[in-house]
Amino acid sequence: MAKFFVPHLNRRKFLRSAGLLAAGLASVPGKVFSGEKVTLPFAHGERDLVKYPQKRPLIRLTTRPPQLETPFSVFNEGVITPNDAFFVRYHLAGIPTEIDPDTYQVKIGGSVNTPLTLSLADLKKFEPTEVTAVLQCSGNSRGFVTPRVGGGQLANGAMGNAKWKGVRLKDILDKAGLKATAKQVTFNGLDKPILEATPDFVKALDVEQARDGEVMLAYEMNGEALPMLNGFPLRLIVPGYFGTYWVKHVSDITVVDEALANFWMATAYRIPDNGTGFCEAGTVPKATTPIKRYTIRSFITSLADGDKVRTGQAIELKGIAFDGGYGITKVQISDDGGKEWRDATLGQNLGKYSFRPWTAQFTPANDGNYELKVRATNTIGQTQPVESLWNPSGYMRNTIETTHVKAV
Ligand SMILES: Nc1nc2c(c(=O)[nH]1)N[C@H]1C(S)=C(S)[C@@H](COP(=O)(O)O)O[C@H]1N2
Ligand SMILES: [Mo]
Repeated sequence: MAKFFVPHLNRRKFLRSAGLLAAGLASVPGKVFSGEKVTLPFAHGERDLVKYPQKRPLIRLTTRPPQLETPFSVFNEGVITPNDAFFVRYHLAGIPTEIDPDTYQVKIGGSVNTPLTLSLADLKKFEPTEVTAVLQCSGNSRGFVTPRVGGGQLANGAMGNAKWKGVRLKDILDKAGLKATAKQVTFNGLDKPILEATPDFVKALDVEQARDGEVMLAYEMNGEALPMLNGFPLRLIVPGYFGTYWVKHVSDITVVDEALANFWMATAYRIPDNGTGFCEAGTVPKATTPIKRYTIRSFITSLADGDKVRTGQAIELKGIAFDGGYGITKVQISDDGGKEWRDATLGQNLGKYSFRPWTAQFTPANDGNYELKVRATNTIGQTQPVESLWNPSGYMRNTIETTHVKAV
């Protein structure tokens, strides 16, 4: 196994536990994709492309723990992000590398009438449920935020769209029976800090949200077991909410009577508490609140910045849009830097939490430079800002993106 993965990883066991031996994929090389580099379009954007188990070469942000970004061209392959291209984000260096699905258990305890210990087989006895939903990191696109802020300097590849299958969290909580005093439900996974001073990664949802029937524990992603790096064998799905709540390798669900005030809820993953989540660049917000739903975004996927197109020739622009779960109603494109806008055609609707594909015609009439822009609107009238909005953590970027192309 490559030195870029955890040194004690037993590859055979890893593959067996991930159900891959049966699929005949044991020979997939777990090697560094040596030599290949990409340069993301901001200062210090040089990154290695690295191949991890169950993944195609992805853009490496950090090694311990592994943090991998999806190359943006993947989003033009289809509206579903393939499991092997899905981004990876961890906070703690002690990540699980082998998990036996036959002995895996999740415990439900705290303020419940009947504490439960459930195996994967037990979970699969509950009524299955499915949702196609975008998972996006709060810091997706942080590398583009100006003035720049600290944190992982990501381009636009810390997001993905998958079909998740699992069991409703509500069904499990109802089986355990919440006590009347229950306020929040907390989620812990198998990953651990390697330094004592680092707080374990535990997140919480209010009881009402945990019981909304949409939040689920997923054991499948795009029709297969979750990749190890995306939370095998079980992760939380919180449709429309930023990735920080989507706890991977969930092992402990604890119902609590007080709002969880650990580092990951009370200090990290917070935005200005002013209704917008943004503040004046460079300032410290007076009050903060936990990050919640995605801001609305849209992207051109069929052309990249710097591409050349043929003068006088009609081409079809393709892209994606998504929001926090209200539903995309309109996508518009501009080819003159945002002066004039016209409607794109919306594609297949896989549900209000999914990427929504769109297409539009573009014919560059003259030789020269074109500034292509795309902007989405949703059912509650949210749309994207022209100017770059800011908060101290570089979260929730949703500025109208520009793709510069040259007609020749
Ligand atoms: N156990 C565990 N779950 C976690 C995290 C983590 O560090 N540990 N990171 C969260 C964050 S911030 C994000 S953006 C998503 C990323 O999910 P992915 O790695 O499957 O893309 O996982 C979430 N769940
Ligand atoms: Mo994240």
